[in-house]
Amino acid sequence: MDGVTATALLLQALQQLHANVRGYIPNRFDEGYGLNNDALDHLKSDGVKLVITVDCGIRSPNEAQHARDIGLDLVISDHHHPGDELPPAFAIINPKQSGDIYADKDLAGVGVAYKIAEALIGSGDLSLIDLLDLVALGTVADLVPLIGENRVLVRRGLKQIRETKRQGLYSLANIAEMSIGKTTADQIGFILGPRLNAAGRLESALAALDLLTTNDVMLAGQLAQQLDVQNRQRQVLTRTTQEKAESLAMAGESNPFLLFAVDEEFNPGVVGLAASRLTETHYCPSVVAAKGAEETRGSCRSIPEFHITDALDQCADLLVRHGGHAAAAGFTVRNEKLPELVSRLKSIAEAQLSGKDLRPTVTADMEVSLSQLNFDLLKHLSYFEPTGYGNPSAIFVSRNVKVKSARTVGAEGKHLKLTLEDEHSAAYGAIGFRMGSLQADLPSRVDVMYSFEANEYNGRTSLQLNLKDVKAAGSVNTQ
Ligand SMILES: [Mn+2]
Repeated sequence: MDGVTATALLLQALQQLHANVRGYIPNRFDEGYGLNNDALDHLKSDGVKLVITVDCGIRSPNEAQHARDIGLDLVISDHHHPGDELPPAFAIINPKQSGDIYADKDLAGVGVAYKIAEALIGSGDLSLIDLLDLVALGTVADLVPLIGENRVLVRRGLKQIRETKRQGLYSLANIAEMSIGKTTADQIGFILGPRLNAAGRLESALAALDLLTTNDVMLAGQLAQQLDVQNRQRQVLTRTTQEKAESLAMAGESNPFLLFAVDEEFNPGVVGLAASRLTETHYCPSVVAAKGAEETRGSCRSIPEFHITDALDQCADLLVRHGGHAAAAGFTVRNEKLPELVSRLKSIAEAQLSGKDLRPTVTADMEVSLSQLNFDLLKHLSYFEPTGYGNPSAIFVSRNVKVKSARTVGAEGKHLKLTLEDEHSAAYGAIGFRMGSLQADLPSRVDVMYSFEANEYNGRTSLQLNLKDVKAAGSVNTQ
């Protein structure tokens, strides 16, 4: 989605400058990700003279050479780590290339595209502000850290989303029953992002690009509807893929250090999501891969104790291509090399992880009593926003609080809803997402770890604890 918002952004910026410009998004099913020769040939034969990439291209030296060979000017803008060889493009804009003097190295692809727009349009121009909503969407969805310039861009971009002039966003929020005027970074991550991403996962991301750029009310409504339906299909597909991947990866394994599942029927659009769920559930690195006729494409997710891209680097001789960062990566391997890749990755994981106490860790920022929680504190916490990846919201611990009431809410009693009270009789509602199973034997006094938030319900705002963990009072060590 970083790429889609970056495309929309540059498209609109160049249109404002009266350029003759069109957006192009590779279809991940026929073309794979990013720059590819077929697309370049096709664009050339359509009379295109200059191609500007967003969010891709920095690791495509062969494709850049191809553009040069067929007489197509190419400018690469990207935020991924460059490989050993830089592509022979007309120009490369990437803060991560060596020698680049730009101070902030964490911009998303859409952030880099915004910098190009800023240079072309000139700062102080109002039309630049109109593009910041796209920067917020792409930056939050790409999980780059929300610190430094990203945090400023997202903060300003959220304001822009709340006052959106973009018909498509308005329609999409409507269909998701979300109030656009109060959009938060979390809502981009959990509501808008997955819907904008859904089309690209199932067929082509063009619907998302059209939604973000159209002024047509009818079309925006139709596209929003389509994305919402596709998002539900994507959810079902993710669940079935996850279940199958789990049974494939666990077959014959008692205590695996790395889960590896490969299948011909896996949809490449959701393998990454399925790998995420496996890593969450089993707390170990996971690979889910879709096997094609000749090549297999895999998506990997990992835990802080295991750098998955380093592990793939050690298998580079087996791979057609690969890339990523510590916690997530992707690769392509020829099918005949697949068995060796599986066994090598597993032994690398075993060598690094065996004997370690592998458990997810949660860290709190401060211990408070419930009576210290109030609207004033919430206001101060809001100065840290937008919180999210790289800038997590504050986590508190309160000990020995009384459980006044406990019930489950949501489908199949999935979530836990508590009323908690301290010795000063300060009482607060608490919600524990996916903690419904704790309700049955919940002790009468508990220690809780939570973030503190406002909850709006039926037009009334109340304060609530968003639980991260619940333990019997006194059972948690103080460190
Ligand atoms: Mn990106």
